[in-house]
Amino acid sequence: MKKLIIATSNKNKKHEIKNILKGMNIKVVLPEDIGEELPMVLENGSTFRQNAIKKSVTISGFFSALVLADDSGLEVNHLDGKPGVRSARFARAKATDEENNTKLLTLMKNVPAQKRGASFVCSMALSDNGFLIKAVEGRCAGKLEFEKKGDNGFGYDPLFRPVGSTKTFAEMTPASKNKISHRAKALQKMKEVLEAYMKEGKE
Ligand code: ITT
Repeated sequence: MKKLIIATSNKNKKHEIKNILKGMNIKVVLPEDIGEELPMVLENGSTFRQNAIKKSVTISGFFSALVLADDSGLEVNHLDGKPGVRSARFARAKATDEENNTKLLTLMKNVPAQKRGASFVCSMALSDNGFLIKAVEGRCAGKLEFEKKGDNGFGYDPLFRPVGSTKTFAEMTPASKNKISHRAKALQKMKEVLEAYMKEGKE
C-alpha cells in the first residue's frame, strides 16, 4: 500500500486530516510514526497556496515520498482578509491560540453582527519526490462571535460560527466540524487527485 506523509506539526490538523482520509486505500502516516522530524520550512509566501506548495514540495523532496501539506487560516472581511496567512502568528511570533483570539476579539470589539463575516481557508498541496502534483483549496464561510464559545477544536474555532449553524466550530463534535470545514472541503478535492494519481501509478 502506498504511503502518504502528512507534513504538519500542528497536532489538531494531523488528527483532522487522518480522520477525513480514513477508508482510503492509502497508508496515512505522520512524521513521528516513521521516527523523523519535519524539516523547518519558512512560511513566507503571500498566499496560503504558495505556502502549502512550498511545504509539500520541500518536505516530499526531503523524505523522497508522497507528501500532503496544508496551509490554512482565517480571513475576516472587516479586517481586509487579516489575519490570513499570518493566522498562527497574529498576536506575535509563536503566539498561543488564546493570544490570537484575544487580539481578534479586541480588533472586532465594536463591529456589529452584520459586519462580522469571515471565512476559513485551507490550501492543500500534494507532492511526490519533490515535484508538485496538485494544489487545491477549501473554504468555509461564517460569522465571528463576540466571545469565545466551546472547548473543542483549536485556533479560532471558539470564535467562528459557520453559515447555517447555531454552534461555533468549538461547540461542534469533531465529526460535525470535519463534514463542513475548509479542511474537509480541500480534502474531498484532494481525495480525487490522490485516487487518480495512485491509479496512474498502477497502469
Ligand atoms: P503547520 O505549518 O506545521 O502545518 P501551523 O499551526 O503553523 O502548522 P498554519 O501555518 O497553516 O499551521 O497556521 C494555521 C493557523 O490558522 C492555526 O494556528 C490556527 O490559528 C488557524 N487555523 C487553521 N485552521 C483552523 C481550524 O480548522 N480551526 C481553527 N483555527 C484554524
